[in-house]
Amino acid sequence: MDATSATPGPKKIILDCDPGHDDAVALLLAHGNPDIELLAVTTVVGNQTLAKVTKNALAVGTIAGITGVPFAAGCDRPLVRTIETAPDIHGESGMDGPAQPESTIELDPRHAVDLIIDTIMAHEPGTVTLVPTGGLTNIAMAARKEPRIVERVKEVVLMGGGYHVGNWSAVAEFNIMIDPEAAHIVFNEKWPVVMVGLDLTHQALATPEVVEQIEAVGTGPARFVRELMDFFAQTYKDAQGFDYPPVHDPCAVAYVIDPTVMTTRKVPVDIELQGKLTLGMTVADFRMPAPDDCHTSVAVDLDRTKFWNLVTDALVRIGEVDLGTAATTKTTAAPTSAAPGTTGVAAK
Ligand SMILES: [Ca+2]
Repeated sequence: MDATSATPGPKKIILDCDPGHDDAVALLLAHGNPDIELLAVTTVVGNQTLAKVTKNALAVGTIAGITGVPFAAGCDRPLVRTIETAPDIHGESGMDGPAQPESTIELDPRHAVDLIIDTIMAHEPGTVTLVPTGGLTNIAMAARKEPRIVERVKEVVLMGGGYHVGNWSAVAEFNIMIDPEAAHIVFNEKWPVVMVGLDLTHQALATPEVVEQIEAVGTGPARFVRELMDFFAQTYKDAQGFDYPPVHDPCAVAYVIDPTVMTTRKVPVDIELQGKLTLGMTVADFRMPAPDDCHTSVAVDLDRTKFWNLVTDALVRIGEVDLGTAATTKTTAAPTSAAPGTTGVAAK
C-alpha cells in the first residue's frame, strides 16, 4: 500500500460509533464534507447500551438528511468485560439535550461486523478507512472473522486512548478501557493505526466562540449541534471539571479529510491488559526513534481554526433539512473557511 499517493475522489470511510454527543458531530462532519464518502455507519455499545446508541445514530442520520447509507447495529457488549456506559457525560439516552425526531432511516438487517467486512471486501484494497469513535469491539470482531480486511483497509483512524492522560482512569481513556481486549487486537493488527487520543482531542474545546460560529450557520442541524454542546458543556464541567467540553470524535474524521489539521508522531503503541491501576492504558514507547515497521502513530497538536472551520463548513453544506422527508437542501457552494457572517475561530 502506498499511503503517500493521493487517492482520487473522496475518501471512503466507515464510521463505527456510539452516539454520543461528539459522535453526532463526527457524523455530521463526515456527511457534510465533500471529501468524505460515507460508506456505512455502524454502532457499538459504549456511551450507552447498543439499543440507545443505535437509536441515536438513526436520529442524527435523520437530522443530517442522510440517505442511501446503510446503518447497522453491532456488538451489544465488550469481548470480555461487563458493559460500562457513561451516563454522567452523555445522559440516560446517550445523547441527552436536544429533542430527537422520529427516524426516517431503516436499520440495515446485517450485523455491523458483517456490514464492515462486506463493505471493505467490496471495495478496492487500500481505499477504505475505518473511523471508530467508540469502543473497538466491532472492529476487533471484524478483524477476527475476516482477517483479509486487515490488508485491505487503508488505515484505521480512531478516537481513543491518550499517551499521557486518561479520562476513565488516571491513565486510560473510555473507548479503550471499556473493551481493552478489543483495543489490543486492533492495535496489534498490522494495519496503519492513527490514534487520535485525548492529547489531541482535549484541544478541540467547544468554547463560546466556537459555539457562536456554529450557531451562526442558522439551520436546524446547526441548532442541534448547539444544543448538544450545551448539555455536553454542563456534564463535562460537573463530571470532569472542564471549562469547555472537548469534542473528541470529529477530530478523527477531520484527520481523514485533511491530515494537516493535526500533527502526528509515529510511535509503537500497545494496550495494557494486566495492570491493576493501568488497565486499558495506551502505552506509547517514545524512548527510541520508531522502528521502520512501526504501524501506529499518535495525534499531537490540533490546528483549532482549521478544525472548527471544517465542522462549520460541513453544517453550511448540509444546509436546512426537511425532517418530514429527510430531504436535504444542500448548498452547492460553501465558503472555504467559516460560515457567512462569521470570522472564524482564532487559534489558541
Ligand atoms: Ca464516541
